[in-house]
Amino acid sequence: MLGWLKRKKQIPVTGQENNSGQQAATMAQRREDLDAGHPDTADTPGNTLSQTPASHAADTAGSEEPAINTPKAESSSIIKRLAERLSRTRESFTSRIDELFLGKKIIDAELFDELEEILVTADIGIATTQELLEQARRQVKRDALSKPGELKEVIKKQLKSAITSPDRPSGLPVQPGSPFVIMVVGVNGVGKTTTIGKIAKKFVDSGRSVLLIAADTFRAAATSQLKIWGERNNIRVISQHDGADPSAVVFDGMAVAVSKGYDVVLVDTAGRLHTKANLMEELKKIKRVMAKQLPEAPHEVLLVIDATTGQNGISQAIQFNEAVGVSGIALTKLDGTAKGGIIVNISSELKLPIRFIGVGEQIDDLREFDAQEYIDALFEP
Ligand SMILES: Nc1nc2c(ncn2[C@@H]2O[C@H](COP(=O)(O)OP(=O)(O)OP(=O)(O)O)[C@@H](O)[C@H]2O)c(=O)[nH]1
Ligand SMILES: [Mg+2]
Repeated sequence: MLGWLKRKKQIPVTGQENNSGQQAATMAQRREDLDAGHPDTADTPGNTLSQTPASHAADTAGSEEPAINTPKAESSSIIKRLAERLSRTRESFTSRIDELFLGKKIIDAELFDELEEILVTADIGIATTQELLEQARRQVKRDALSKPGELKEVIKKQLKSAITSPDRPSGLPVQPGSPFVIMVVGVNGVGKTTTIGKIAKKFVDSGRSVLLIAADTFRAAATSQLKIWGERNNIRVISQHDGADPSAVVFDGMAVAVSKGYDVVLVDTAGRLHTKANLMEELKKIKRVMAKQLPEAPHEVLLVIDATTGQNGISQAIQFNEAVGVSGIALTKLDGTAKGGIIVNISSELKLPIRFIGVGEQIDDLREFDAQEYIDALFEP
């Protein structure tokens, strides 16, 4: 096993090793672009504590689940669109699998060896890949499979079941009658603020009243970036000046959320402080402040992971989970990576539900995660 890895020692097995330098440079450029392009929006709607939100309609208060009920287009066109967004992974991962199976007449050790290389290179992770292939070998034996095409179907099914878990449904369990508070965490640049803007859009579209709280007071322009998403969604943003105590902003925001009876509250947090310990302590404090006003809050601690960072995302999850108890994952930038297999690795390693996937920078470029849809899009002919 892993003979191919010994043969080709230079093959990067994680996105981190592969593209971290380039990624950091792109991110720095993006950040400059963002900071330059975002004027302070102090006088824009959604800025003052007393303002009533445009979308805060009383008749939404008692609506039932599902939490987000975006209009569903035909599923085949959804899969086609998703497939386009996943084109980089499809080109490197799915096409390689297709080629491999096309060129083989029998299921043999060499086929398994080459399959292993493809799976690991797509960031599925060595341990997860080996587990997956072990199960496949057993099934080939048990069902006496001999045609490579049959093995391909087994692999597809296994990939799907690795990212599906009936005990971890991906939908957010929003209940009517009380604000559902989502605290969004993650390291800097992963897409927290953008993901908040996109999630807000989904809730607004499904008739929920949404409040944003700008608790990233650390980075200059972070608040104005969130306010822009507030404007795009025509919803209110609770904020204070840069450098304010994030817990104080959250305290004010939660008071508004409870008194006005918002359905959903999305809290943006900083991705970077002077030290990692500072960041985790600040997040813990924010959590305590929320719970003082609403004992069950936060209902969701959503960790945002950048798919292009590969294995590093898993260690981030472990650290955030230890500090603040993560309850769901949003995996962003799947459009920008050839290593969409990371979703399988994250799902198997972390045992946390993947709630959303980000497939672009625009407001509608977020999908509620659906394992079948994802696998269908990857293997879409
Ligand atoms: N291609 C692509 N870009 C994304 C996606 N999600 C976010 N981005 C981009 O990633 C960059 C960083 O996004 P932010 O939302 O500012 O990230 P953040 O985690 O809030 O960053 P900090 O506040 O600095 O910690 C921006 O340029 C976003 O447009 C996605 O799904 N696909
Ligand atoms: Mg941000």
